[in-house]
Amino acid sequence: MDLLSRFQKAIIDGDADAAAAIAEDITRVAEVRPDAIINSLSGAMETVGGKYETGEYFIPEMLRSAEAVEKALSLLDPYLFERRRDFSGVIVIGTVKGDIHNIGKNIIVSALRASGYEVHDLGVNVPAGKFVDRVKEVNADLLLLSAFTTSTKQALVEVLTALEEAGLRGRVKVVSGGAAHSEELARDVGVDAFASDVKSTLAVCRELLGKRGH
Ligand code: B12
Repeated sequence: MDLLSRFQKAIIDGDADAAAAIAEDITRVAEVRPDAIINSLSGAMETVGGKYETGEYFIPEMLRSAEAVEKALSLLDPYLFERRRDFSGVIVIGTVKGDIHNIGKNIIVSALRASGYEVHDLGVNVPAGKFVDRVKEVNADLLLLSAFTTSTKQALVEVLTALEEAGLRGRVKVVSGGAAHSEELARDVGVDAFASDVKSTLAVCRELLGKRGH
């Protein structure tokens, strides 16, 4: 079995030690491309989600897989994204209230920091008011909201309403994304853009900042 297949198996099995050992091997083998690593771990988590849906896995199994990914990512982080200083801007990011999924968001945070952005990560289960306060405090250019599902739709709407009420909606562009989040949901909610992976997130941020004259 090749390295990435072994990596996927370790994640699906929820074996954090094996995932970490393979991650270390990956950093030693120059030919494994960073986007292949992210695709492979995302694919493994898709499989885990599928097993949860069919009743083969329950929450503890999903958590074990998440821990395996977290451990591997902490080792892979310096290797995954090319450090660049091309463009800069101030970004506030967090997972909305009611949602504790953070793997995808953390990957996005690493990619944005590596690209030269100043990123303020508020973590998970973040209430609308906290987003607004931080946007104001750091004079953010972009607000990135991670939300996994239709049941967190209301939380997204609350953030947009709170921004509006604080008079900030015209000043900050809002981008959403996250596991099981769709373009359609983003459109319904009324954010400025939606992004589904690292590449599209970087492209969207760059484009929106360009529009703001940076
Ligand atoms: C791991 C996991 C968990 C873990 C989370 C641990 C952690 N530390 O994050 C735990 C066990 C806690 C969990 C709990 C639950 N989960 Co869960 N979970 C998953 C799982 C298997 C993987 C998610 C993941 O990490 N994927 C890997 C990352 C890399 O992918 P990603 O998140 O999509 O991120 C990428 C992009 O989306 C994007 N991105 C991510 N964030 C952001 C943010 C922005 C701003 C942008 C622009 C882009 C972006 O870039 C990333 C990199 O490519 C998914 C299955 C799936 N198919 O996604 C279910 C899934 C998301 N969970 C689901 C459910 C239902 C739940 C629970 C409600 C279960 C329950 N009954 O309690 C709870 C909810 C808890 C809560 N209140 O949040 C459902 C959601 C269904 C839906 N459509 O609404 C899924 C789809 C599983 C399923 N098939 O049913 N879960």
